[in-house]
Amino acid sequence: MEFFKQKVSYEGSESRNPYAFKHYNPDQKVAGKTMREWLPFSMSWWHTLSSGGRDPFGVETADRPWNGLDAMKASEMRVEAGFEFMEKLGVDYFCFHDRDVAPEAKTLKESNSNLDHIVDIIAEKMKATNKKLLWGTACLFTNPIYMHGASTSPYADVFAMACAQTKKALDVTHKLGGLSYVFWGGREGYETLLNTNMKKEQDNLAYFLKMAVEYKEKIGFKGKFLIEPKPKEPTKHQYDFDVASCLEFLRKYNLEKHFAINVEVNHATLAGHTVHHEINFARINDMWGSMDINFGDALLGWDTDQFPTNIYDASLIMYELMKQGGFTNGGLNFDAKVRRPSFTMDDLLASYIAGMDTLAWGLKVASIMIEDGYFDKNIDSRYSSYNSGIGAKISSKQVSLESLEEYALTLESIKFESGRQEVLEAELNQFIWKATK
Ligand code: XLS
Ligand code: NI
Ligand code: NI
Repeated sequence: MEFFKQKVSYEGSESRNPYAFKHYNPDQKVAGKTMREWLPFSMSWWHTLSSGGRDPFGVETADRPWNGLDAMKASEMRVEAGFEFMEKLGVDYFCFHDRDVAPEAKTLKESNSNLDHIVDIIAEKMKATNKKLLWGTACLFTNPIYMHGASTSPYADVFAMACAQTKKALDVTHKLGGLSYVFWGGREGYETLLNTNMKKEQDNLAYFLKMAVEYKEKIGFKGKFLIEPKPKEPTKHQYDFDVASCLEFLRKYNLEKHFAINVEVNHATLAGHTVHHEINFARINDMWGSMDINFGDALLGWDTDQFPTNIYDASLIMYELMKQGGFTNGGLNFDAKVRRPSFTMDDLLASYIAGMDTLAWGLKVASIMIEDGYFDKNIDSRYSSYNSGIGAKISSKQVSLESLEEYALTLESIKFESGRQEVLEAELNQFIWKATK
């Protein structure tokens, strides 16, 4: 059975074919590396294959060949479709939750055996196609037992179930050679402090992560552990609010050396940050591990998980990625879903093309920005007062409040320059335009 009509190829920026790349040209070199190397694209199993467009007001709309099949048969067919999809698009990686790939059964034992069955098929497909697992994770939020949280549940039995499910998800991620393993605290947070012992919940969350680190070392899993911050949804207050709060948490519990951050665009904006802020903050702390790439709607306050088609932000994301020299254990995972009325199989293909092209275009913009050095030069000159005189002494930490008071008392005027924000923003627009040439 063939699931997707066409193999997608690069036709250049003049093409009007929705099933062709206009910017993503995998073998094209940008700053010494191919686009394919810079952009380790990944397919999210859940949004692409498992979910069907349900929302709080209506049922699934997606037209999928596995609709109506027995759950295991449907899971098997999704494997076929997923690998064909990656093949036709030239996407090298995928990511999954345990429950996206195989159906959850009544008991953990049966769920594990369902998972093993599908994972074996996936392993064969990986061998045949050379596709790789970017990361695996455990779904600790759908099953009703997690209604009060998973590792932060007030119920010890639920804590135990969350640990058992995580152990299994780690086993299969290890078996499939995953580059990373993600912890997104689905329901790790609270709705009201009137019924919540926040200290106990945070201690338990840290203990859960510590046991996962121990288990990782025991089985010899070399992948990276990633925390994915999100400020709200489903709970009103999620503990992993943003990059800064995750770093504080990891440092408090001495876990930081085992983890990096998986930054998701729409989660950044839900936290009231630009995604640029979140990745820059992670990067300057040597903690930017990977990226869940999507976009939110500026007018909606929830996780809309849209395909990234905003070139302005894509350019800034790629600017940060190039500054970091790329990812080592990370990638660009399309944690993105088609809009509910985009119900056809072809829409899946077209939406990934739109996202991949936007990021490839962003990469071209970023490389021009870096090569030109305009923003770097501007920042260097803005802070240049720290390079000589009193500034040099501050930079080399050779001052005290007393010596600075002595200096400040002699100051007659302070020299300022304009912040030039509008000039810089206009310049960024020019770089976007130049990258289309
Ligand atoms: C949900 C999260 C989730 C994680 C993996 O908002 O983004 O999809 O990426 O559990
Ligand atoms: Ni995500
Ligand atoms: Ni999300």
